[in-house]
Amino acid sequence: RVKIPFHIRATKTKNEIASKIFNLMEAKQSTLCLAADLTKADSILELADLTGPHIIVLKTHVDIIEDFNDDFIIRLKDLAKKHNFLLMEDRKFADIGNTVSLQYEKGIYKIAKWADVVTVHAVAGESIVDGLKNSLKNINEPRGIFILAQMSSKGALTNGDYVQNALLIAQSSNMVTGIVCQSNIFTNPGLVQLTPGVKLAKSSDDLGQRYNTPQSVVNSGADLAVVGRGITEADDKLTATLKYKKELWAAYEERLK
Ligand code: UP6
Repeated sequence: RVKIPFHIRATKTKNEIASKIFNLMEAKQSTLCLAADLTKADSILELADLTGPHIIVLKTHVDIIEDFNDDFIIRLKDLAKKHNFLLMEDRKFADIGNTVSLQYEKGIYKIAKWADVVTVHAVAGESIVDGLKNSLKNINEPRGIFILAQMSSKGALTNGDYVQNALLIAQSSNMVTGIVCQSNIFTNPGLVQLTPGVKLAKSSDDLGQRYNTPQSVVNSGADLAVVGRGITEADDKLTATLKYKKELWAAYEERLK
């Protein structure tokens, strides 16, 4: 899998979002998923406009935004169109089918309406995928999900059989775009590996996050790499974005050899 170029992998998936991601990565020569973990709507929009040409996916946690409103989503979707990136809501759904169906479609955020792709824990079992699908009856755009098989945090319980069982869920539906994990744990070339915990230097934060370098995550199979504070806390966010983009892409090209 890791030695097959993205444009070929784009033809090996049944999930439209996965094929979009593979083709966008090739076209933009970027594998960046920006974690826009800011708490004001305007600061997210400003960051999206600044970094948009260089990112593949903008990842949100909409429940941390203090002034969330429908206009924010309209403007974010406009920027996604303008700069050609996808929107991921990192909701980490984890409940029974009926509840995740409601969480996906209803409430204040109406995630199913605007997020191209969402993240989903495997802990509830494969019925969670049916729960999410149930909310797409009136959605006419492609949608995808990333299944979490491993987490980046210290002491994460995602190990042993859990990882293998999460991979089985990920293989079970064409709604699955890819897998969130830390290492090269699957072979299917049609699935995208999304790896968070990326910084220019191997390090950690005070709350259990563990970081690896761009080169090391790409060597461990990362296709899309999630960078949050490495960019959002930089003095010059555009320069930081370009640096991550360049290092990640160089590591990808090296991996193909
Ligand atoms: N994230 C992780 N680790 C996981 C899964 N998801 O860090 O195993 C998410 C976090 C955050 C982002 O919720 O949005 O990736 C990482 O941000 P950071 O680069 O600022 O640490």
